[in-house]
Amino acid sequence: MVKRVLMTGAAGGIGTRLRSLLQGVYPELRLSDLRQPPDLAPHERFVAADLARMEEVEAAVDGVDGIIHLGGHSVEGPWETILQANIIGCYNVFEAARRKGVERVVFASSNHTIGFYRRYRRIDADRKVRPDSRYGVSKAFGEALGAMYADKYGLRVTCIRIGNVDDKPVDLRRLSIWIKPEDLVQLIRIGLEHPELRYEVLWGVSDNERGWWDNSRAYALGYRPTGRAEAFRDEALAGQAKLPPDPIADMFQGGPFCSEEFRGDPSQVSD
Ligand code: 15L
Repeated sequence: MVKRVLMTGAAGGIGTRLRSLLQGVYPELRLSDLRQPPDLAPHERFVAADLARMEEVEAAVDGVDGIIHLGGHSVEGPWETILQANIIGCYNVFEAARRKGVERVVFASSNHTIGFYRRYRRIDADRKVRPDSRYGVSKAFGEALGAMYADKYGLRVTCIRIGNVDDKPVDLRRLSIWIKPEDLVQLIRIGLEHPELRYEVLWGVSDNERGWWDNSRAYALGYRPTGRAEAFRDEALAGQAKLPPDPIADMFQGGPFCSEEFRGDPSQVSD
C-alpha cells in the first residue's frame, strides 16, 4: 500500500493542479521543487531539492513509498539545461528511489517522445520513439531508465506520455492530445496503486474523438477518462484561427516542437 508519496516539480503548472486534486488521497503527500510554492497549505510538507544534486534528491525521497516525478524542464531548451534538469535529474530520481527502497515511480513523459509521427498516423506505445526536440529525447531517456530500473531492480514504473494538461483544449492539435487534470490523476493513481503493474508506458490523454494514440493498455488497467475534447471544439478552433501559419508544425503530432529549429525537408521525414 502506497501511503507516503513525493511529488517532484510540485511548483510547476501540472504540480500545482495536482496538489489540490490529490489532497487527502494519500496520508502523506510531500512536495519538492527548487523553490517552495508560495501558497503552501499547513498540511503540505515541502523539501527543496535541485534534481541535478543527488544528495538533495536522496533526502527528498527518503521514507516515501512512491514518487510522482514531474520535475525538470518542461519544454524545449538549450542542451545544458536539458542535460542537468532532465537527464541527470531523472537519473538521480530513479537511482535515489532504488537506493532508498522506494517501490513505485510514476514518470511524467511526454507526447514529444513521438512528435515526428505524422498526424494521420495512429500509434501505440510499442512504436519506436521519434522525438521532436532535445526535450523529447530526454523524455525517451527517462522511459528507458524506467524500464531498466523496473527490469533490473524491481521498481514498479509507469511512464505517462502526457499530451497537454489544461482546463480545456486551446487549439486544433490539443483537440487530439488534451487531458483533463482529473484524468491525469486517474493515470497517476493507477501507477501508484495497481497491484499487478511492473513497467508501463501509457498515454496521458482524455477520451478525445480526434485522438492519435491507442490507449487500450490504460483502459485495461482501469482508466476511465471523463474528459472529451470535442466538447470544446468551437473554442479550440477559434484559438487555432488566431495562431500564425506553421505548415511544418501542422504536419506532425508534436506541432511547434517539430517546426522549432527545423532545417530539413519534411518529405524526408520517414513516414
Ligand atoms: C509538453 O510536453 C509540455 O510540457 C507542455 O508545456 C506542452 O507544450 C505540451 O507538451 C504540448 O505538447 O502541448
